[in-house]
Amino acid sequence: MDVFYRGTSLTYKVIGGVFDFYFFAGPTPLGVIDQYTSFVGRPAPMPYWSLGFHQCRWGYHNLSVVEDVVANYQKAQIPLDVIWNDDDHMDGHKDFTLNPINYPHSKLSAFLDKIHSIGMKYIVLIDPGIAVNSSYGVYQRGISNDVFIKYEDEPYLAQVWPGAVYFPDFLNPKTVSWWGDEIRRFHELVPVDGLWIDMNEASNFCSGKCTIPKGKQCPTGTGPGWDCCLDCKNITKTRWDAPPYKINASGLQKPVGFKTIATSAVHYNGVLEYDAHSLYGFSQSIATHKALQGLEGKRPFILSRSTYVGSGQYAAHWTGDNQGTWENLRYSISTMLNFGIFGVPMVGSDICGFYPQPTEELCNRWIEVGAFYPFSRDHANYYSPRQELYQWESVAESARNALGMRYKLLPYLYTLNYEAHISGAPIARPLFFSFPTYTEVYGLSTQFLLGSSLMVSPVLEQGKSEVTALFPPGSWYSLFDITQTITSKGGLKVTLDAPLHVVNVHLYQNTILPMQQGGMISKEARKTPFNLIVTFPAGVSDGEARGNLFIDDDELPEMKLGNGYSTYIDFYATVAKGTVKVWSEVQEGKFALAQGLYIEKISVLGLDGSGQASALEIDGKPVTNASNIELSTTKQNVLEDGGDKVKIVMVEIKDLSLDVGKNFAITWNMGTKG
Ligand code: MIG
Repeated sequence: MDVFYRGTSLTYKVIGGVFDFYFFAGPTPLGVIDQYTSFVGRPAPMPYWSLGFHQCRWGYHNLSVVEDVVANYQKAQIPLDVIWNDDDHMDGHKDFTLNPINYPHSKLSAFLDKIHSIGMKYIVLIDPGIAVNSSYGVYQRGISNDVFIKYEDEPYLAQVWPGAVYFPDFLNPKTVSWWGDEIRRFHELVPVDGLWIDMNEASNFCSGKCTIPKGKQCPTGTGPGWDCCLDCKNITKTRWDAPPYKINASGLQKPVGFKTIATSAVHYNGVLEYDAHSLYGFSQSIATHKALQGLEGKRPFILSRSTYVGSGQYAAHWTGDNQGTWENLRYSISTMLNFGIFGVPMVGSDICGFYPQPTEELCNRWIEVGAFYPFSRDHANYYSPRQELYQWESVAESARNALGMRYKLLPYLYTLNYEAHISGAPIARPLFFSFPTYTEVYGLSTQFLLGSSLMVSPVLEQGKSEVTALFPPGSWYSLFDITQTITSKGGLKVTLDAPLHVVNVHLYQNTILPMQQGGMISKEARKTPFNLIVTFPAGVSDGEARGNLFIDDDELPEMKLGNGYSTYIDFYATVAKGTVKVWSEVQEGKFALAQGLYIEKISVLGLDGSGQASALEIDGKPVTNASNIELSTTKQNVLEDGGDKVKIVMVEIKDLSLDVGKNFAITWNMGTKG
């Protein structure tokens, strides 16, 4: 269908089907998404490691290159959780195969043992098209189980990377079983930790009704080739083939079946491709999810290019082949925010762009944005030069900085992943989600929020070392330097310093942000001590703050409380009459206790600058021995609109060892200086 939005009207131009309209009344933005995702399916829980950084490219020609990439990340001290292969590991581009020369099985197994032992993960690409090749087991079993989409009672012939292919019909339960079995077989050969399903619109290099030409060889093994090499005719037999209204697919007024499956092809139970076209990637996501879940009973990770209403319940999404341009860097933010609203919160764009090659400066700025995408992956085209983050020293430095912060924020991101799963709440959100009455932020997509209170204000233009950012009313604390505060009563535009290696991230007032120490891999980072950052509105005498934390065994298929392998904590803080109180309420602390997790430091921001901390008590007991507990105050600068600067202080309670899995309560007084 074509959908036109013209500000005051919305027009649907469709070529068939039935309209079902649902209205989700909210009234808040989060309320709308909650209602919508309770209807279409809640977002899938993501494993912890998937929130780490991912490196991929098309054209890792052999395993040594992949090994080298991993080693170089380690050498450059840039965090990396997941290494990917595009179709380069395949034999002749055939799904579920290995190229015996470039990716020999024994060497790949040894490599996987090695990276798995340090907690790294490995994901490979698969395409839906199954090579038509009578000596290929996947094809043979597909034929004998009759799993393919049909045209006039024969499997529908198309062309993708391996040459001639048939497309599995994922609406057919037999196909779902066969697909699951193929994934099981492959997983025995190559213990992948997730699957990447590409080209599932479905993308076809040919159109119409095709046959394999005699004496002409379709490209197979080497390098990409996307010219149609089959003999094809347009199909015009039925009204399903060429409806008079031409939808705007490809923007070229092409026939509706152009470079995809012919619309009069037939799925299970006589369903026409005409009616099921947009479900193809969705149905493949469901089948793939089922297969992975059945394997080891682990929480699946699937990345799908094609999505549909409800896809978030099964898969993460990346935004396809973007360009290595400043415009596409900017565009990645609005696209990411849209997918959060669509119920697909685990989303990101190819960092540094798929093609053409990015400039060094652009790649610096891109990792500074991409480090805060929910799904953070560097990926590039076959013909692009290499663009791993360590390829330029300047990009490596920006990456250590931005990804370094991401890895400290992993407990927060993981808690957002939990909230997404239980309520649909997007991980990355437009500012209006938190400031629905502050109309200045409507339509703003040069800045975004992670959760309700962490705001990213990146540089999105070439040649800039400053960024002008909008700060909604209230106090914002710079996460990279919490002595820097921006406060306003009515909202404020501020031009911030942003030299090449700097990305501005601010934390809003009334928040308790759980952070850890970061690290080179999420498996280690998640074991490190916690810091709580508590933000009061700058200078208030009466205020409060809240935050939460969810942790669990991320290998379990389900993400929920009550299974014995998860802990949920609400954090609270108040300041009233000079007394500050910070406390927690733990649900099911057993899991956190078993992990030995503890809070080492609490930093409280925004307290009245005339006060000084004294009379510290932990769980009702006065802390007299100050040797291992330090109350230090740090001055902060405050920028305020219209009027004097407010003087505030930060209080840090250090060298704590509070069990994350147990309730605690800390109080102290902010007496006036004598
Ligand atoms: O037409 O597998 O969007 O990420 O590298 C190219 C090769 C097919 C498209 C994906 C891209 C991937 C590429 N694929």
